[in-house]
Amino acid sequence: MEQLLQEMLQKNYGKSISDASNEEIYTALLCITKEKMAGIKRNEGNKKLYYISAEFLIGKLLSNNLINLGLFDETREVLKNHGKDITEIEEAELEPSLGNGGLGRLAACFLDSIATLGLPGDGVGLNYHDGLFRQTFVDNKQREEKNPWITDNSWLTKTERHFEVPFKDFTLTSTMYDIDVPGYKNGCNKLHLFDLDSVDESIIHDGIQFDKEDIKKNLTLFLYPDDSDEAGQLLRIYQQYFMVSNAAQLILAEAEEKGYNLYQLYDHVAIQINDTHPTMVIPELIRLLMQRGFNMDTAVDVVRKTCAYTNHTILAEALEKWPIHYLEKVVPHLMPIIRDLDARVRRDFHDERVYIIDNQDRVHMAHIDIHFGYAVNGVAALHTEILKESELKPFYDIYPEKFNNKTNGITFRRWLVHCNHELSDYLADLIGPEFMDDASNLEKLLAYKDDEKVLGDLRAIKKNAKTALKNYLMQTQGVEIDENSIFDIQIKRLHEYKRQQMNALYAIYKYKEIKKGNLPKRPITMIFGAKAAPAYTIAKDIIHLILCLQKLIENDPAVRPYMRIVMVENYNVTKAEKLIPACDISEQISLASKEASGTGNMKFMLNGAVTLGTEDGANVEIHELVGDENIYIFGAKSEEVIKLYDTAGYNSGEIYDNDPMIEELVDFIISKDLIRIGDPVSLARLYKEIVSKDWFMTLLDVKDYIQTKEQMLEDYEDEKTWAKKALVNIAKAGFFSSDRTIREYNEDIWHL
Ligand code: GL7
Repeated sequence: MEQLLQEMLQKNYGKSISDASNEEIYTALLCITKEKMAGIKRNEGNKKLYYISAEFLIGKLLSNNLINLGLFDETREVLKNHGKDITEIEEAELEPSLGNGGLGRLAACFLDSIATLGLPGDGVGLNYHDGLFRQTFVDNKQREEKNPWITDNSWLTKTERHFEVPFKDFTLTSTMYDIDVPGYKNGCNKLHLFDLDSVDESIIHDGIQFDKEDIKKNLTLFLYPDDSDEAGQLLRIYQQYFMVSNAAQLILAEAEEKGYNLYQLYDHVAIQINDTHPTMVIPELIRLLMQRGFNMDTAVDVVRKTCAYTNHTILAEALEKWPIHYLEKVVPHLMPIIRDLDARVRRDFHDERVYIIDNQDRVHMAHIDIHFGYAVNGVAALHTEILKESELKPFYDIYPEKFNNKTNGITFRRWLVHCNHELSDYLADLIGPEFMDDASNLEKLLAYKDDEKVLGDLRAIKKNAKTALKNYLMQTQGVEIDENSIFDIQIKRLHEYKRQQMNALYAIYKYKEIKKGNLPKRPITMIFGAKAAPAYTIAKDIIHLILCLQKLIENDPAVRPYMRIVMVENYNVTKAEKLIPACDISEQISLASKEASGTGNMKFMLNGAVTLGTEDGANVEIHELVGDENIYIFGAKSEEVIKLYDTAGYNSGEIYDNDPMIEELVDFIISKDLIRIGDPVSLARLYKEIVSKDWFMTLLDVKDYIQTKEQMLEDYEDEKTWAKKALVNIAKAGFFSSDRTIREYNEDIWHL
């Protein structure tokens, strides 16, 4: 590595390693790594997976690629010997925001594991030039900016593949870009990102505004452009069809190049439809096969044996339903096929809940996936049960054999080895490095659960991570926090069901307690990180509340020494990598039944944080694995919540009226203290939402939440017992390796 790097820097800049800037070293390392990846073998086989997804939240790639190529330690050493720090060099890399949250990050973890297991499987998605958006805070509010990440030197490689994608009024020619995905000590796959040469970033103005109707210039600018109006919804349909038509054409082109018989496509190809966004790949493949001479029955049969669908949520808003007249405006050539599919369903099943086209002329994308795919999976045990027993029950009754669970996972290469070198090096010394290849080996750590030395070491490692985070927040946001305080962290998309507002109510409780003179034994630092969808008003109001509370405490010398709130700006993968190793309390407080899985919960556990959570998503499985003593569970159970929804039995106003403590907390949102700092309209809107709707039942659980959190803070003071909880969490995290998840997908669904 040393020689390669020296030569590259000499050739490109005429500089030595010691003289080169971080940017120059980064660029040189990027070129070297790309060349290395081009040289490793492609994972091959008789059957290949195509994982189609609107999101791939890949994060920065330099360190991860070096780790997987087995070059990380050497590179770090070389740089160190020349007075350079790899962490600082990585700062030069721009993070692409090609995803929104867990769903996109899951896709990225899966690509890593698929390559690592040596399976032939490529990702297919779109090359958004500005990703989601970059978040800034102005006047205690979220502002959205564009987030360009594509530069002359990026991980993208332009390929010679182009496809013609037909829309109603014009045909577009795509260009395929590739990013190499090296497996850990194994072969390489690709992430294919499709783009359009005519896309023009200069049409973006005033943050993230642009002409939504100028499809040739805007098609791949942003992930999830605002769809609160018709033009926005049509743009999403343009994007989705562009993605899947390219995917389908690529799949057929590769199959034809290999000489496969398309009538047996399913012997050579598995297509995983990640959430409903890529659903149109089903009618598109049928259309393309019919162009090649298939009759409809045969095309349907072949496609049904090829496609599988993953459901990631039971929230109705995410189960897409496109109005027929929108599809007619964008992709009229798919409509005859969709109508034919609907007719098949109506012929076979006399239950309007399973029709593809409903009586309001809307096309239910998930219904296409379930009828015309061969597998449907949920992403955690509880979630899959809810799909079978309520959300998708009519489908489960028809096709019980299609339904299966695949509990999510995370790649330990990024979420332990890369983000927490100190912990992973320590574990490798203590229990041997085998856990890097097979995560279940982490259980060997249990042998040390009463070992004072090991418990002390784990505490010291956590303390170092907290100090590193403190320095990072100082550098990036100019806030100074206390590494001896308890770090309580909630980082995830901002959504009412995730209940950041409940955490904010806790902050209000704590603030008032401190004001009353009930001082905590140890200060608490409450850290938040979250982006709100640009058109999601209440989510933005919640961010505003948190930022106002942050300001209030900042300016109150009586409270500041005992509690702090820090909202991290522009929360993304890179920031998660800094925050997770430093966490003591992992906030996983969604309303039971609503968080399909969660994956942050797994990352925190792996890094020795203790979960404060509801019995929701994968928290249920974490609870089972670590046992009652090593997790803090509170709140209503999912059956109770589902019953409350079914019977319209929840009334937040009643709880508010009858409980003076709750009333006091909620009223604080519109108190003089906060109105002085914030926007009265925004705060009043949030207040009203909570007392009159509270759709995700914050007030149902808030008291139990406060009590449980207080208990946790008290228990933290028994340092040894706390360290033991951390140890058990790390030891039991092996189940959540995405290598395990992908092995299950392959055994049960893909059969590669
Ligand atoms: C999500 C779920 O909300 C989340 O619980 C899950 O872990 C993730 C991956 O399966 O998928 N569903 C969804 O629509 N988004 C998610 O993150 C955006």
